[in-house]
Amino acid sequence: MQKHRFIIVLINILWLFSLGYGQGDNNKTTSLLQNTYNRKSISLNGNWKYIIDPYETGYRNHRNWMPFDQVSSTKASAKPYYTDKKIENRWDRIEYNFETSNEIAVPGDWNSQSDKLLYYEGTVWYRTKFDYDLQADKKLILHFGAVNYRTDVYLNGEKIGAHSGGYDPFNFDITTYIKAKGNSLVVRVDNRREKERVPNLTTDWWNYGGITREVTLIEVPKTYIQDYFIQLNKDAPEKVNGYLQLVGDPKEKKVSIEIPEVKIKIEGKTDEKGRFTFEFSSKKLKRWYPESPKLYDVHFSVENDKITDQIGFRTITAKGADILLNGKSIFLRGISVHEENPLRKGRANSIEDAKMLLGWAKELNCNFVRLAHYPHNENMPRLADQMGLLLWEEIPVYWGIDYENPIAFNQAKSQLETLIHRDKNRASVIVWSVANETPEVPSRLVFLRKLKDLALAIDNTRFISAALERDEKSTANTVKIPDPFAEDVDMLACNEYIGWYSGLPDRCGEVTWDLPTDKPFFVSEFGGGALYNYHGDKRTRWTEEYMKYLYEEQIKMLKKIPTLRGMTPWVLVDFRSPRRNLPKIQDGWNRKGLISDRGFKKQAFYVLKKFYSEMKQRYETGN
Ligand code: GCB
Repeated sequence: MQKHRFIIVLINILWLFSLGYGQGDNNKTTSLLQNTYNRKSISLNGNWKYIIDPYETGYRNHRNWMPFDQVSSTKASAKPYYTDKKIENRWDRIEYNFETSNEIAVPGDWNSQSDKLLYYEGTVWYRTKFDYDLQADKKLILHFGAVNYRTDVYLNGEKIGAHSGGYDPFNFDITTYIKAKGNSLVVRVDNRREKERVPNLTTDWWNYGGITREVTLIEVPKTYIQDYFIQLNKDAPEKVNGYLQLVGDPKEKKVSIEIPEVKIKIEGKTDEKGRFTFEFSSKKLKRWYPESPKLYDVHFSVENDKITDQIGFRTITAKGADILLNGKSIFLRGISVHEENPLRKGRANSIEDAKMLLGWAKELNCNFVRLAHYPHNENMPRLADQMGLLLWEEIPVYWGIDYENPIAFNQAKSQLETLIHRDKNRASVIVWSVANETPEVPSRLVFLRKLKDLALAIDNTRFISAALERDEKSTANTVKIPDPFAEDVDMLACNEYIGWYSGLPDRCGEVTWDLPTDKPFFVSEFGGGALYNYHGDKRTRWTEEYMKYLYEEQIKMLKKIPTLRGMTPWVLVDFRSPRRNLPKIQDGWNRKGLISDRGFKKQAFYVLKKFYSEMKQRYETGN
């Protein structure tokens, strides 16, 4: 029986691979560059041409459904849109034309750029043109901040590679594909929701499609610094540990790491694999705190390559129920945030958007932000480093993931690895979250544990957590977190929604929590919906008064939990969700924002702000 099942699963996998799934995922991507912010680069942002292609006419043969880029005979023909053929003669029969197509802004989700695309899920083709004069001793890397979800990239008619995952960066070495003039870069983007994708079929947020983050060309020498890691040693904070990784001709190269402000300079040679591992005393370095977010300029160098980053040094550890930042107990005064700009209506993508969102968090007296439910733009952790906000970062292992499917696992894995790769040098990031509200099936525990191990193998200096669920029995007055994954996390986090999904706000006064005493407890979500400026008594749902009352009762309840060390109520701002259909109240928006979709603060904002001001006093003065 077992054997039979195994064979069926195997056949399914082989079939999926034959369709171009799996092997097509993330193929030909080049090892991701660390710190694209401080590199010599040219932006490809701007207006690109686009074609909406719901039937994938430009991608697949209409009879056998095979992608053209997998059948050699069609590679040069005019049919695939990526060949970007020109109509040259009046008798030509080419049934698309980028030249005369409309334009769309990159970066930007397509949904908020055209009424036709608001609910669209499918394929859209993008095209831009550029010139590039590349010197013989240089390489050129094409870098995407994020594209939702599946991306196929073609340069001058040739397939460069593909990527799956909607919120993580990826890059390709295009040195051998470019020409000096008139390069045609064509990108196929497909944002369909599918069972083996991460996230998969249902989310409580908008499935914004498109090239949602920056596209850049980055020039590097033939041998260059691809990656580095530099952090205080969690167990021995008197030391800084790290590595520097070269690619190209990386063996036995002289490299250095320098922090001029404190006159630290470490020199050494890379090993066979191009890696240099280092350790030095942290004595001269001031610690990074939310109240004084000290960042140092750190230079990494090899031969012709030199890169600078702004890095803060801090430790995060847990002792019993306490969270210790640089050895001192803190309370995480947080808020959950989606990557959306409600004022412009669409996916947030600029530094100004990040400033607005994190600025609101600061106004709320936060020292912590949960970047839900997927990796946000790198602007967020970089800005949080400067503003003194601690962060929880997460991958979209959300609700009904297909835990038994190896393709789903690989997608979760690559998103987690990429997120950690990108943000492992940010002082602000203290939590890697591997999941949110995932149903308890046996295969899920294996899946989550593998993710946890993967995360720790890349970076063991931060907490591993996940937003778990509490006991569902609404009649019992004792609340527990029965999830076995609770044993695996460093910080026990739970989405609880007492007073919204179970009972009215009065319910908060009826329950007590039964929690382990040896771990920090953290409420990753609670909240309720209110339409801004809709008023009534405190038991009338959707009114600001209900939401305010809910926050008051929640705070009273949570204050009684001895192990509580922080929270990120749901959510900073109203956000779009296709699941929220109540006319005149929701109209396609999740209304749990403390701030409305037009930027107005609801009453509950001030309740939380006041509570955080008290907690700030308590923890910062050490009382
Ligand atoms: C949750 C989810 C979040 C939803 C929220 C809600 O537990 O984690 O993504 O948006 O509840 O509003 O129901």
